Amino acid sequence: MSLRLALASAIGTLIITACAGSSADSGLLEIAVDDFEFRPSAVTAASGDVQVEVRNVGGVDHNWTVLQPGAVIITSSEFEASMALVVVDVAPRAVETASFNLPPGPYVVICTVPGHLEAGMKGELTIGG
Ligand SMILES: [Cu+2]
Repeated sequence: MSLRLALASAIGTLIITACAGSSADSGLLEIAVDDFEFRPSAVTAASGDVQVEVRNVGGVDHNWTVLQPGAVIITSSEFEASMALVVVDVAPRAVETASFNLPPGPYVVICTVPGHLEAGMKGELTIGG
């Protein structure tokens, strides 16, 4: 790799890190779920193996569910299991982890517990190239 290419690569990494609300430099995404939101709602990870740690700081069951690209859901009643790529169920005050490896691109994340999407539990996952 030339020095120029190495620099461009390093700068690209810096920009991705700087733009993300939460990024997974080490492949670990840390997300808190509350009644009724994800914090942060938008997360970014580099492509490759990603580990997510979901902490439920709320008082009811939640999940962090990554939808297939192209899945369109307006209300939680429209959710079908086949739409999900990654599902992390987490009970109140619990912490759950999961690992996944998805192609680069933007993904929609929701909580599939009935009513929670409508209450605001929607987010984004971006997998970098
Ligand atoms: Cu929920």
